[in-house]
Amino acid sequence: MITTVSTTPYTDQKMGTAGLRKKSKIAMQPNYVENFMQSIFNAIGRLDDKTFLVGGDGRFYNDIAIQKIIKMAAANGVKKLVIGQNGFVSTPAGSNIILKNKLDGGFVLSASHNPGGENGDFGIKYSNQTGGQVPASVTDKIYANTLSIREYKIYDAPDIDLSHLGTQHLGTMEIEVIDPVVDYVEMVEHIFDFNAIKALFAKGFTMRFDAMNAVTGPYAIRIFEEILGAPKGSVVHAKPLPDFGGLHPDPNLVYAKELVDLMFSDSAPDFGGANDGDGDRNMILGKKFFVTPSDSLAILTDNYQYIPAYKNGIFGVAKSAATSTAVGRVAKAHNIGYYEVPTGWKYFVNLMDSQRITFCGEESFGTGSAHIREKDGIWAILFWLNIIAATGKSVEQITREHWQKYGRSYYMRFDFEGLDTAVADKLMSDLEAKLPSLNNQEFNGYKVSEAAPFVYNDPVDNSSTKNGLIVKFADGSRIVYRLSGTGSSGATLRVYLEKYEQNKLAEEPLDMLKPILAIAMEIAEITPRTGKQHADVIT
Ligand code: VG1
Ligand code: CO
Repeated sequence: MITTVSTTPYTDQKMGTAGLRKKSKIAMQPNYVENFMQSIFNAIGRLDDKTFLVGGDGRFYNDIAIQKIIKMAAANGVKKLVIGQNGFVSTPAGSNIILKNKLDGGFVLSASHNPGGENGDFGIKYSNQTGGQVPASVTDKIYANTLSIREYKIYDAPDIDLSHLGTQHLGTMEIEVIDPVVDYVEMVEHIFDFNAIKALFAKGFTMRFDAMNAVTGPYAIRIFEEILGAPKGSVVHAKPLPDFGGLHPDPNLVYAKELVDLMFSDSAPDFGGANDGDGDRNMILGKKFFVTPSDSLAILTDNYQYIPAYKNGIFGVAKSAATSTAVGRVAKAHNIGYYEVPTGWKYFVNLMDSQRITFCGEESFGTGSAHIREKDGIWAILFWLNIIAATGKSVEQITREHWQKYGRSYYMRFDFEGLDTAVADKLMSDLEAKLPSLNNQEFNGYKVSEAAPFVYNDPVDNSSTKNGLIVKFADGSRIVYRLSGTGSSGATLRVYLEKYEQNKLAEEPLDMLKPILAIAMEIAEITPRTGKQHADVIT
């Protein structure tokens, strides 16, 4: 029943910021998924005592890839797989299942916020027993395996039915199909004050949650509508579709357009939220009001005392280097630890495991805490609803009062997409070489106080990671440059801009950042090198 199939290596199976991410058509090539999975199994070693989670965001090709993974796991002697019904599990729910059941790891099939479908993207995120995605030391080992692989093992059997809950076997491997929603619901019920949020909706509070035809629909219907009592229809695009109904499931001002239009109209509900394809990102909106993810992290941290699970105190807080420094001011005020890590949630895992931090976040619409080891979209929305229920204040009021107390970091990200990889790499290396010469130089009245690559030394495993280039100015403003590690073709240059203001609190972010944008374009020679006058996506 077990066949050993000869294969030849693919040279492009290196994992990026969050797992392997490829165009669907690349992933559909013969033996592509098989090579990658066998390389992981080879890297793990002993499998007969291991149990893994398998699931995903329901995107195109997941169903086929999941069957391959099941048959390969059985052929490689894995003890047991825990699989979400019909192959569905959100990234945060998966992390919770791994931790709660002490599993050895898991595979969440998702390209996250990237579009799906035959012409979209496919992806695999691999987590270990921490519940978080594996560190570079492990991904390097797997990549080396993909370059030398010659054969893989697969069970020759009909597809496994994943539509019914319960236990079945393939060879000696046990397969348990679980409801992917129940454990997640139980987890968030124990973190937040559900009675207070129920009372808020009972008083007539309104919300719109956009699941963007992706994995969080069933979670959101259950939590917001059925349990918390938000009016029926509060959750939209709730049915996960293989191509996300053509939507780009990236919850930001550009791609969550329908929600943003509603929230900025006169018929806006009190609260608006959205998640991405695999449910780990979140966007927070009030009536005619948008909260940047960097501010959201700072505000949640400042208000931890309203949340039952955190009210007795929190450890420190961490952010990716590209994220604004807003949460740093909160950490200082509360006298808690504060860490800056490279982009990618896996860098928070050691800090959480060693109880250095409770909350963490990224500017890319990711917020989370040590309740799991992934960012968590619905958790972030519940946190906001809990603060609103406890304070009786609106999203806008909470945010403006925060700025009043701490000052405001005007913050925006500019993405230059579809660049030639060689051009983008050269831009970064030339810029890095030039950084020392920028020190103390003045550009339009902005004096450079420090210009250097961002290097992170992990205090737990002592690994060192270089990611991005940072130019700091004397007034606290910052430019961060880095190349995306989640794209599936070409290169994307991300330019992150920040300007701190203590008094001017109600300006338009773009107006405040324009001078720094001009400096950022000039220093990196973006237009002459890429031919682009403007960013393709601004968030
Ligand atoms: C992007 C974001 C990063 C995030 C990553 C995965 O990476 O910038 O903050 O952790 O996506 O998000 P990059 O390398 O393209 O900038 V998701 O929702 O996969 O899991
Ligand atoms: Co995601």
